[in-house]
Amino acid sequence: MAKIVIDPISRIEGHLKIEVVVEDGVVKDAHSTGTMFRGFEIFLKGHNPTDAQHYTQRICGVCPTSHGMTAVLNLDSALGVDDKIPDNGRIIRNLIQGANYIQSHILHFYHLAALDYVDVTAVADYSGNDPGLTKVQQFIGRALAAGDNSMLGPFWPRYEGDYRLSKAINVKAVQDYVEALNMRRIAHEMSAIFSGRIPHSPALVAGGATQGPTEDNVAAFRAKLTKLRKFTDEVYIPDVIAVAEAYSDHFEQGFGCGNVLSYGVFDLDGKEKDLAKRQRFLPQGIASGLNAGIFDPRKITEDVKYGWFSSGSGYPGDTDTVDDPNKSGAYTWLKAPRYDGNVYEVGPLARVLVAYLAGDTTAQKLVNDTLAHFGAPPAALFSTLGRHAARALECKMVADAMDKWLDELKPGEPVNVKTEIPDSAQGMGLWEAPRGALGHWISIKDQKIERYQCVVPSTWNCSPRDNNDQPGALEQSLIGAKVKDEANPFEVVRIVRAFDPCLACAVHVVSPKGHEKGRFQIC
Ligand code: NFE
Ligand code: MG
Repeated sequence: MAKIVIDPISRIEGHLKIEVVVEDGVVKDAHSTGTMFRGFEIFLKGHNPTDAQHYTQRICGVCPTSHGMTAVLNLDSALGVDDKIPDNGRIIRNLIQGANYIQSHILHFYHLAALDYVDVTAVADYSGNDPGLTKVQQFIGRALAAGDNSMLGPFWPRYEGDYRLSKAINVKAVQDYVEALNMRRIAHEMSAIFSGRIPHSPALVAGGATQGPTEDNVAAFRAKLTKLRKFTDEVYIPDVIAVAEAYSDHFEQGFGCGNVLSYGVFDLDGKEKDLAKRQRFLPQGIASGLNAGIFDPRKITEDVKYGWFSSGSGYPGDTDTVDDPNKSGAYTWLKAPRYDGNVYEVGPLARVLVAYLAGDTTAQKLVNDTLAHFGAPPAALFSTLGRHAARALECKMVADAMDKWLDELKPGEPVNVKTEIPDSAQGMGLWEAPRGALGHWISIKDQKIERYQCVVPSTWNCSPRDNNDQPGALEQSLIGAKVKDEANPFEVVRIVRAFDPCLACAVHVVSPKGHEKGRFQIC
C-alpha cells in the first residue's frame, strides 16, 4: 500500500493538497485539502453593500468577472432591481462574462492541463522558423542541458513515462500553447472594451453595466471574438480530440459522484426575479447520471464537520463563517457544499449535460458528434476526458452565442437603472463561473453588510467529507482510479486538473501549524 501526497499540486490556482492511498494499482481512499484561509466573508462585514463586487473580485485573478457578476446579481435582488435590468446592461454583462469564459477555458486546457499529456521536451531539437517554438526550444534546451528540472519553469513539475502523442503532435501542441497565450490576451482586450479593465473590473454594477454599446465598440468586440471563435474551432477543439484519441482510456477514469448541478448562466431576460426560473443560455438544473431534475436553491447547504470552522452547517443565507484552525478532526479550509444532502459536481460537464438533457439542440449535436468519434455514450462525459471535452465544446457554444448577442445591443438606449441601498434587505446571486456554480448571499442592516457568504465552484468540487462522511466530488473521482506507476502518478493529477480547481476561490493567513508544503511523498 502506498500513500501519495502531492502538496502543493501545481498548475492549478491556489493551494491544494491531494492525498491518495493506492493498493494493487487502485486508489482506495482520497483526501482533498485546501491549505490557505483568506477570510473574505469575514472582512466584508460592515462595508457598504456596493463594495461587495469590488472586494469579491479580489478573491481570484482567474475568475474575478464571475465574482463581480454574482455580487451584482446578489445586489440586484437585495436592492430590488432584479426585474428592471435594461437589455443593454444584461447583454453587456453576458459579453463581459463570455470573454472571461473563453479566456479561462483556453488557459485551463493549454497552460494548466495539457502538459499532463503533451511532452514539452519534444521541441528540444526544433530547428524551424516559428518564433514562439524557437523560444520554448531554447528555454527547454537550457534546462535539459543542465539536467535541472527546476529550470523548466512553468513546464515543471512533470512526471515521466506516459506521454503518448507523436513527436509531430507534441510539437504542434507546444506551438498552440504559445498561440493560446496570444488568444488569452485578445480575450482580455475584448472584455476590457466593456469592462474597462480585466482583472477586477469596475464596470459591473447593481442595476446593469456602465459602458453602453456604440457602433465602434461593437465592431471592435466582434473583430476579436471572430479570432477567438476561429481558434476554438480550428485549434482548441481539434487539440482536445487529438489528446483524447491518444489517451482514450481516460474516458474511464475519474467518474466522480454521478450528480451534476448548474445554476444557469448568461441571462436571456432581465425581468424574472426568481433566478431558478430565469431563462438562461446555459440553463439551471440538476441531474443524477442522465436523469434531469429541477433545481431549488433552498436545498443548498454547507457542512462544516471536516472544515476548520466553528460556525454551523446550513443554508448559506442563514449561516456564518468563523474560522477555527485548531478544530480537531478537520482537514481543510473548505466547507462541504451539498444539494439536498447529496454530493454534486459543478462545472462545464454539469452545464453541458444539464443543457443536453434540457433539449438544447446545439449541446446535443456537439456532444453526440464528439462522443460518436470515440464510440462513447453520453455517460462517458463523467470522466477525465469528458470534462475536457465539455469545456471545449462549451467554449464554442458561448463564443458563437456572443456573436448573436452583439446583434441585439441597441446603441443609445439605457445600460443601467438607478439603485438605492435599503436600510435592511436580503439578497442572493446565483451564476456560473467558468469552473461551476457560484452563489453569493447578502444580509444588509443599517445600509451596511451584516453578513456575506460565497459558495464557490471549487468548494463544491474539492470539498471534504460532509456531516454524513460522504467524500466530495473530486475525492470520489479519485477513489477507484487506476494508477500504473506510483512514482509518476499521472492519473491522479490528470483527474484533479480536469476539474480545473481554484483554491483561491474555494477557501476565500497562512495554514495553521503543521501542514507541510512542497512535498511529494511516496511511503
Ligand atoms: Ni479562482 Fe473561480 C471560477 C469562482 S472557482 S477561479 O471559475 O467562482 O472556484
Ligand atoms: Mg464560503
